[in-house]
Order: sequence, then C-alpha cells, then structure tokens
Amino acid sequence: MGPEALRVAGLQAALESHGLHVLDRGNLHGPANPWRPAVDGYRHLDEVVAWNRAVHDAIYAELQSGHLPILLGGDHCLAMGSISAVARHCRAVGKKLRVLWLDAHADFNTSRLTPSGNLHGMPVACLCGFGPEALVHLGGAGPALRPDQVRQIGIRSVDPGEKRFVHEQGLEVYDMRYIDEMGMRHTMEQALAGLDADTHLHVSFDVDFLDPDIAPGVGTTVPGGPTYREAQLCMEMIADTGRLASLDVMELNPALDVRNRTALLAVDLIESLFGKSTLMREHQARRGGS
Ligand code: NNH
Ligand code: MN
Ligand code: MN
Ligand code: MN
Repeated sequence: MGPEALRVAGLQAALESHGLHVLDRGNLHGPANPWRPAVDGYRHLDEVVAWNRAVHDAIYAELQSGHLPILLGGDHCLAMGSISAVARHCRAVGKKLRVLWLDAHADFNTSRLTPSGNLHGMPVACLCGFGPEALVHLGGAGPALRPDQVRQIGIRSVDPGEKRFVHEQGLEVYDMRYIDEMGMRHTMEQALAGLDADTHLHVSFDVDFLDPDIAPGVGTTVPGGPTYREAQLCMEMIADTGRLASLDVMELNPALDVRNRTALLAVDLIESLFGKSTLMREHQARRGGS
C-alpha cells in the first residue's frame, strides 16, 4: 500500500513540476506475507529472497539504462535488492559508492542478534556480508558494501547486541544525540564529506527516520526524530551535492497514517531531495532577489 499512497500523494506530478521526466514502472510482484514466526532467526526468508531478487533485477535494469531509480516500499528489507544492484552497477562502471541510511534504526542485526527475526532489522548487515548466503550474494559474488561506505543518520533505536556489532564493524553513525548537539547542518557536512564526481550517492530513506509527530504512518515509530525543518535541511544538503543517483523510500504504511499526511510529507521531502529549494533560490536570483 505504501507505493500507492505515494502515487495518490502526487509524487510523479511533483517531480515533473521541477522539470524531471518520470517513468512509473508500476508495481513489482512477489509472494504474499505469510505472517509466520521466525525459523533459525529469520521470518519469511524465502519470501524476502524472492522479493529482493525482483527488486535487484528491476533496479539494475534501470541503472543500466542510465536512469535514476526510486524504489517505493514496502518493507526496508527490500533495500538489500536495490543497494546490491547499485553496488553491482558501481563495480561495472568503476564508480565509488556512498550510502546514506536515514532511519530511526541501525538495521544491523543478524539472525543471532535479532530480537524479532524481522529481516527489515538486518539489511545493512546483510549488505555488508553478515547474513544468509542468498541475501548476501544478491548482486553477485561477495558482499555489496564495506561498512566504511555507509553513513547512518537519525538513529535512536538500536538493540543491545546490534549496538556492539555496529561498533565492532565501525559504522559511521550520526545518532539523534549527535544531531541534537551538533545540529543537522554539521551532521550532513560530515556525512557528505568526500563525495566527488566519481561517487554514486544512494539514499535509503526509512520514513520512520522522521519524528512520529509529523510522520505517524509507519509501523515502528520511535519518538525524538528529526523535525520538519531538520528533515528538509537534510534533503536539501543532499540535493546540493548533485550526486544523488538512486533512492529508496521505505516503510510507509498508509493503514497507520492520518489522511495520507505521512505520504504527502514524504513527497514534499523527496521534492527537496531533487532540488526544490535550489530551484526556488535560482528563481529568486533571476528576479534580482538576494
Ligand atoms: N531493531 C528492530 C529489529 O531488528 C526493529 C527494526 N525495525 C525497523 N527498522 N523498522 O528500520 O527487529
Ligand atoms: Mn518493515
Ligand atoms: Mn526504521
Ligand atoms: Mn529501516
């Protein structure tokens, strides 16, 4: 239902209003959600593998055509499919890869560490090589990512074993305490440092990154997230780099939303990610404003 809510909220028209050419490829297809308990530490592993293969193939095809893919979700486990395709593409064309993980959660659990068995709590770990064979090798031999290619922003809910593993692997985490103390501007300057013309920037946006007061339409709200203005600045600073080359918008659940408010906010933020404010600044400059 998430992708449909984003369509209803006007995502395509919003991007087109900024002069972008948008192709809606429609929905991907895969097995239904069986709602079963975990087996060997994973819930619905076969279904998650099938869906991620479909996502990997769709995203890889768009990248090969020179397009900027936007994956609408759906469960954040699907970022394994999209990012493994992005990493494969970067290897093929010789680009560096930077992944910004905007989330309340670190999503760095393994089958031994997870409190839930939910694979949406494990995509970053699987992408770094810590997970079941079928998910680790989605995009070919070897893990898709090294931990030093990832920057996590907005984190405020990490499970105890997961926390130890995040430190052990040296992930660069800008948690809410850091954002509170240093501000979003400094945080994004750090997270975006070192990007150059040879860098493919992928943003994986879990909508639960946002404070639940402004974004109630997600399954796992965590209080104390970025405000509307902090989230806008985050997106605007990403747009300013000019390096955004692929995007996931995940975990939106319209059944938990209030009058599609979270979907409308997500569309608003995606517009900023594609340079809405930059366009407004240029417009002001043309009219002789400062
Ligand atoms: N850390 C918890 C788990 O692994 C929750 C993960 N939930 C998310 N992640 N929504 O983004 O089960
Ligand atoms: Mn989920
Ligand atoms: Mn999350
Ligand atoms: Mn997530």
